[in-house]
Amino acid sequence: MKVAIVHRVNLGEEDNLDELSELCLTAGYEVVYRVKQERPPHPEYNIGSGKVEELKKAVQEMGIEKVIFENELKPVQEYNLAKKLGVPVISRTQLILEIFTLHASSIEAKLQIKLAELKYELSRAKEKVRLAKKGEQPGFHGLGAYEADVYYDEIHKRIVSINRKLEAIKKHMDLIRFERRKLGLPLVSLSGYTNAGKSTLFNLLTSEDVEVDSQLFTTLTPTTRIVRLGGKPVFLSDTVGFIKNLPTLLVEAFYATLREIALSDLILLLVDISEPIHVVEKKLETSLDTLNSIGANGVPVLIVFNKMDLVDRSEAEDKIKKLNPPFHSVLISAKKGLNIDKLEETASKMLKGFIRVKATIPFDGMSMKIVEELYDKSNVMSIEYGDRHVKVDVETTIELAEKLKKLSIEGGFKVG
Ligand SMILES: Nc1nc2c(ncn2[C@@H]2O[C@H](COP(=O)(O)OP(=O)(O)OP(=O)(O)O)[C@@H](O)[C@H]2O)c(=O)[nH]1
Ligand SMILES: [Mg+2]
Repeated sequence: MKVAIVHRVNLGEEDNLDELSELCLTAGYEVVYRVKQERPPHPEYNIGSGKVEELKKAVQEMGIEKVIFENELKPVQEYNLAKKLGVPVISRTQLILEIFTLHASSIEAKLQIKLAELKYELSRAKEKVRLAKKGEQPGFHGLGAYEADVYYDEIHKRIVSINRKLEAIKKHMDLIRFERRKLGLPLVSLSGYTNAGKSTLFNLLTSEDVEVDSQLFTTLTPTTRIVRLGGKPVFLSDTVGFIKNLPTLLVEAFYATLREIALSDLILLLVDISEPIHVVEKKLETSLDTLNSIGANGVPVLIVFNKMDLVDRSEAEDKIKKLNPPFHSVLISAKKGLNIDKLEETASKMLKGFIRVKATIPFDGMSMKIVEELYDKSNVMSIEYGDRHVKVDVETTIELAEKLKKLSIEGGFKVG
C-alpha cells in the first residue's frame, strides 16, 4: 500500500522522517511521498492548510491510500484531514501499534497490545464524547451523544477485563521469576534500541534460534536461558527494544516485560555503532532515558557497541571517544562473532552476584552433591580430590559460598 508520511516540526527542529519511513517499511507500506513542514501546530489540520492542499494533490495523483503523521493528532484534526484528503490518516502511535500487532506471537504480548490500543482509543473517546455532547461535531465519527457514552463505557469495560487477564499472567511470571531466583543465578538483560542486534547476540551466546530480522520490533516476548559469561552461569534475557517517543501507553502496557530489565543484575545495552554519530548519540540517549523511566537506574550497565564489522575499527573507536559514554563499553560484532571474549570478560567482571572462594571440605556423600552443584552454578577454577578432603577453588553464588563455609574443615575456608 502506498503511503505519504508527514512531520510538522517547530521552527529549527529536525524531522524524524527517516525513522518513520523505516517504521512504515516494517509495517508493510511503501512510502512514496514525504512532507516536512516547519511551523507551529495548526488547530484544524496540525499542518497548514496550504500543505494540506499540496498533500491532497499528491494523494490523488500518486494513488496514495493512507497518510501517516509523525505528530500525534487530535481526533478532530484526524477527522478534518481524512475528510479533506479522502484517505485514512493515522499517527506514529497507531503505526507502532500496527507493527506490534503484526509481530505479537504470545498471548501476553497480544493482550498488552490490545490494552495499549484500548487506552489510546479511550484517551480519544473522551474528546469524541465531548465534541458530540457539545454538538460541535454532530454525528462525529457517526456518534451521537448517547452512543458516545456507550462507546466510552464499552472501551472502559474491555480495559478492565484485559487488565484482569494480564494480572493472571503477571502472577505466573512472578512465580517463574521466583523459581529462577531460588537457583541463585544472576539475571543479565539484553536491552537497547530496536534493531541494535539484541536477538543476534542472544542467539550467539545461547545457541538458540530466536527470530532475527532487519525490521523493527521483531522481538516482543522475552526469552530467558541459562548461559555462561566468562565461565559464570547466568540467566540471559532477550526482550523488546526501545524507540524514540515510544508511546507512553506502550511503555505502560509492556511495563511487566520491561520491568524484568529493571530487576536484572546487569544490563548489556546494545548500540549500533555503524550508524552516523548523531544517530548513535540519539539512540544511546533514548535507551538510557528509557532505562531510567522503567526504574533501572540502580542496575550496572555495560554498553555494547555492536555491528563493528560494518565500520573501520579506528572509525568506531573514534566515534566512541566522541560519544564519551557514561558507562564501561565494549566493541563487538554479534553477527560475525567478533570480540565476544572481551565482552564476556568485561561482563563477567561486572557481575556482582559471585565471589571467589577457596574451601577444603570432607570427602563424603555430602561433598559429592555440592561439587555437582558447584559445576552447575559456578565458575570452577579447580577441584582437587585428596584421600579425605576435597579442595575447591570457585567463583560462586553467595548461597553456595555459604554452604561451602558451613561444610569446610577448621581453617579451610577463604574468600578472595
Ligand atoms: N552487519 C551486522 N549486522 C548485524 C549485527 N548484529 C545484528 N545485525 C543485523 O541487525 C538486524 C537486527 O538484528 P536483531 O538481532 O533482530 O535486532 P534486535 O535488537 O533483536 O531487534 P528487535 O527485536 O527488532 O528490537 C538483523 O538484520 C541482524 O542480522 C552485526 O554485528 N553486524
Ligand atoms: Mg530482537
